[in-house]
Amino acid sequence: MKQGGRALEVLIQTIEKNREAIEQIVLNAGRYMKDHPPQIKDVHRKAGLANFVTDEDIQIQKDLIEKFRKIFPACSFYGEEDTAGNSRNGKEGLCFFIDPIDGTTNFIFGYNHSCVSVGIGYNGKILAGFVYNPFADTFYSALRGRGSLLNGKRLQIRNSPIAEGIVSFGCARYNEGDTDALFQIAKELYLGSLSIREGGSAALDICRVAAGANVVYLELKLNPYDYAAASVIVEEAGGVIAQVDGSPITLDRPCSILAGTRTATEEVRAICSKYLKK
Ligand code: LIP
Repeated sequence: MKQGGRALEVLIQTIEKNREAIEQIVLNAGRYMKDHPPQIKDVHRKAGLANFVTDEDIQIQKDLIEKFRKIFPACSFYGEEDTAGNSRNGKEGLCFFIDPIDGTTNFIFGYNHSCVSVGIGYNGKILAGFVYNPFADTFYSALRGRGSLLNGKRLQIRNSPIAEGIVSFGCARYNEGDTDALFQIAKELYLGSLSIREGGSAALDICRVAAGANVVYLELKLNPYDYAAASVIVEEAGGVIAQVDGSPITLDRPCSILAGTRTATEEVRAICSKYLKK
């Protein structure tokens, strides 16, 4: 095994040794989210249209950073919220990609479709992912080369086309890119599939691809903390994830996300190329 590969394997083994502790920290963060529904006074606006943060997002991110730093003192953090210790350098060394509440708008309106999302990367490669929805009590996890689990059960995707499944997509008012193109694409996905969903949590909707509930997930602009954890969960279940144009996902800046079965992502990529400008 080459030097680089050996270093990664050693790191994956270190994560594996600490897996129980990491998972307990994510579980506790999810339970905190469920036990602290936001009051109006807890909700604040961020830059951009309909872009919110709650005091619970902040509190959970602070807790996660404090607890993970105890286990991995030399790591860095790429978190959604502006809290201490958040360097957002996803390309070098050991980095935790944290979305304390993915699906914050869902959380504010009591949709019960939100999660804690934690991805662990090294030198720009995601090695492990943990995504917990406390409302549905669904815990997704994966270690590179060790497979994907949902509540401890192994996940393995069937290579279905969109005609045989539910397609899902995401869109954010504050990331409003080419909305007309997106909804023309959504119409074709709807007409070409069994049904369509817009869930409001990229991490959960990508994990649902790993669980075989969604056949594909598309969003034109997301941040590394939205997709880092779910990316290894879907890949270790036999799915694929890349940008809409097929290039690799980025871990140091936002990018588009197309995750799904190999067949469905190729179908959606072809549809997107008809509407999205190059
Ligand atoms: C959310 C994403 C979702 C997207 C939302 C938002 P947040 O992340 O998970 O897919 O459509 O607009 O970006 O802000 O709730 O962590």
